[in-house]
Amino acid sequence: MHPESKSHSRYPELFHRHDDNPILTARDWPYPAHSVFNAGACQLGAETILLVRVEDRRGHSHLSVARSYDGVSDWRIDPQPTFAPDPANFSEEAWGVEDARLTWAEDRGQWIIAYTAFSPSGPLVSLAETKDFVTFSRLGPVMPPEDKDAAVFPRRFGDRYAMIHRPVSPGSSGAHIWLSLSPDLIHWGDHHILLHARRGSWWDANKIGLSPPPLETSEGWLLLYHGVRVTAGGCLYRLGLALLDLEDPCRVLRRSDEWIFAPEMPYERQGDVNGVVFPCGWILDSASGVIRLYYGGADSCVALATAQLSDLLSYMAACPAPSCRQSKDVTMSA
Ligand code: M1P
Repeated sequence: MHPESKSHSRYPELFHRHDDNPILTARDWPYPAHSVFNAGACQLGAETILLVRVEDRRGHSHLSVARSYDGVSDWRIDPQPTFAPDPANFSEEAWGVEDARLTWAEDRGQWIIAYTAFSPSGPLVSLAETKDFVTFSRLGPVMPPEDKDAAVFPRRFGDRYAMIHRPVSPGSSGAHIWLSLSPDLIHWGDHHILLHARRGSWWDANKIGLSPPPLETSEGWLLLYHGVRVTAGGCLYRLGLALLDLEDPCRVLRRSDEWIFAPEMPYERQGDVNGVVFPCGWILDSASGVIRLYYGGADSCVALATAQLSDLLSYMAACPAPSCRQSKDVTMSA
């Protein structure tokens, strides 16, 4: 084991980094790529699918599929961009597509891809669907700029879909996590603030965003989110947990006070953007209870860490409930 691959802290570690990290870099790519990071993830039959953000030397990103049977090695990467920006038909993709989050929607029999379309007016949330990660159909932009870090819940509440996202309005005092509802995935409303960025010296002060899509568990919807601390040495992207009510996901049941994962390894501390861990996908193996978390390291590579779901839920059970409800009461049916 690499001498730096063990945490130096005495805090209990919930997620354990894979010894082979980083599991994917631009050197693995079958065509010219500057950096690969922030991959969405899912299990499709026997294969793990990563929808990887690939940045080129213009600075624009596209998404490409990497497939592996063990989710760690022997990745087969599409020989050309799988999901490239299409600015001729979707002008909001003029500066690229980034950071896909994948959700299996049973009622549609499709994977819903929530991604950031980088428009000249700012980043915004777009949706697309696929059955196979070979052909895709775009639903188009669903939130105006600036908005990103979005994922759709895998099931409807009443007859409405729910989506988490992170809007930022000019002059606003912070970037918070919101939840919105839609009858059709196209028209979104009933917007609620779900989690506020904290303030002052907190690790998640001023700017937070959803990391992978919400995970349904026996105790509630498990959220992993990133908090951004601005320091004299640059930004630090660290991860914390929250738990939402299963039937009313606007209700926050628990939120961790402490971060649970942070940049420590060289591939997380040094890269195009130093000090970043940024997961966009996690996969639960329900037989073993193991979660595989795929995350970008320093906006330069793809890395893997694993945790036991039961450990995360035990940890959450000891986290505080928010002192007051952060969002207005809503009826989750239409
Ligand atoms: O550079 C770190 C991350 O910055 C942005 O994330 P956010 O807007 O949530 O702070 C994104 O561009 C993300 O892709 C990037 O990893």
